[in-house]
Amino acid sequence: MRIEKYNIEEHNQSMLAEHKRKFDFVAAGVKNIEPVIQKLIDFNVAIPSWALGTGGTRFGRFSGAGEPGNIEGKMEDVGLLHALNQSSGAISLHIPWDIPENYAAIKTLAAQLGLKFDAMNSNTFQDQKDQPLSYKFGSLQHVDKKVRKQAIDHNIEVIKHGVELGSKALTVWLSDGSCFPGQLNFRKAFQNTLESLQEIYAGLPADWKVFVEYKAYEPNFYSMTVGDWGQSLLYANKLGSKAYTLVDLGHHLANANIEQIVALLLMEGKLAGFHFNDSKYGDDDLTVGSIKPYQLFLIFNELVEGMDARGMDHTTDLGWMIDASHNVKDPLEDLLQSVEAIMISYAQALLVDRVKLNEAQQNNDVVAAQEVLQNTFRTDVRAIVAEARLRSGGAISPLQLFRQMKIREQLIKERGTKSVATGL
Ligand code: RM4
Ligand code: MN
Ligand code: MN
Repeated sequence: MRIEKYNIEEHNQSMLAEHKRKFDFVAAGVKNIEPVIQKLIDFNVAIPSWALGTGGTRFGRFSGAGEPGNIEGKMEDVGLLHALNQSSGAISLHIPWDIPENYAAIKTLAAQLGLKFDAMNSNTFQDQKDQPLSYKFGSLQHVDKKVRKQAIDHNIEVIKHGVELGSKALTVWLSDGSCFPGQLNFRKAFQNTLESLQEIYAGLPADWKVFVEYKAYEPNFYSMTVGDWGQSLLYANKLGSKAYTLVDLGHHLANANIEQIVALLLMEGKLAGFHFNDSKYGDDDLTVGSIKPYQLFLIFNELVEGMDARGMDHTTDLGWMIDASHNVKDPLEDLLQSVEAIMISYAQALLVDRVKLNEAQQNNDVVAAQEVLQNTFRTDVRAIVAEARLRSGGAISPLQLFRQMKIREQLIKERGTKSVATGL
C-alpha cells in the first residue's frame, strides 16, 4: 500500500490549529529557530530491514500479521514510515536475510519510495543452510583458517551487494568470543580477527567505510572478541582511515557512560555512528528513548557539540541507524516512536545554550551547568519536530495517521496473516 499526499494533507489540516498553537508557544522561547528546523528537516535515520517483522526472544516469537515477506515488502514498509515522518529515508540491509536479487528493480523501487541504502550488515553469527563450515566457535576469529576465509568471503559478498545498491558502508558485528575461561587464547583470537578484518578492509571500495560494532556479552558469555569500544577502536586504528567504531546503545555493561564514549570517539575522528535502541538490562533492543530518554539527550548533546567542534555535517558524516526490534509492539508503530525519540533528542541538543554551558564549565559552576542541560531537556520540543515534518511534507502526528488509516489492517489484507519477515 502507499500513502497518498491527500491522506497527509487531510490529517495535517485537521491538526493544524492545535499544532500552530503549540509551535508558536515553544518557538517564542527559542532565539533562532529557523536553522534548528532546517537541521531537523535534513536529518534522516536508517531503518533496519531486520526489524520490520515481530522480534522474537530465545523463548518464543509471537508473529504479528501482515509482515513483509521479502525485501521489496520491507522497503515498502520503510517507504510508509518515510511518507509519514519524512525522516526515515534509508534502509539498512542484513545479508543473507535480505539478498537483493534484481538490483535494477530494487533501485527503482527505492527511488520511488525516496529511500537510500545505508550501511550493509554481514551475518556470521548464524549458520546458513548449505553453508559448508560452522560458526559455532566463531567466524573471523576462528582457529581454522578455512572458517575465517568463509566469513571473509561472505563480507566481501556483502560489500558487492552494497556497491550495486549505492551503499557506502559495511557494518561488521561479530558474535565471536568464548563462553568459558580457557576456551580461547585472547591474543590469538584478536590477531585472527584483525587479519580477517584486514582482508575485508582490502576489499572496500575507495569511498566506503567499515563500521566495527562492539558488544559486551551475548551470545558469548565469558568473552567477546570485540567486546567494548576500546577493543573496537584498536581494530579501527590498526585497520586504517576507513575503519570506525559503531556504538549500539544496547551493547554496554550496565550504567556505562555512553555519552563520554561518544565524545571521545568523536574527538579521535573514529565514531562511525549509531545503532539506536534502548535497554534496561542488556541488548534489549527496546524502542529508542523508552527507558532512558535523558541518556539519549546527553548523547545527542555530545554529538552536536563534538560534530560542531570538528565542522562535521550532522546529516552525512555519521551513520544514523536504528537497531531495535521486539516482540510485543507493531514494528512499524515502534519504529515511528523510535524515530520520534531521536528527533526530539536531536532537537533538544540543538537548543542547548552552548555559551552558558561553556561558561559554567569554565567557572566550575556545577549547578549552572546542570540547569542548562536540564532546562533544555525539560523543554517540550515536540511541536518543533512536528513543524519540521510538516514543512517537509510529513504528517503532524505520524503515529495517529498510521492508526487512522488502519495501515496495519491494510497490510494484513495484502499480505495475509501468516507472512513472516526474516530477521531477528
Ligand atoms: C546484534 C547486533 C547487530 C545486529 C544483530 C541483528 O545484536 O546489534 O548490529 O546486526 O544483532
Ligand atoms: Mn546493532
Ligand atoms: Mn544488538
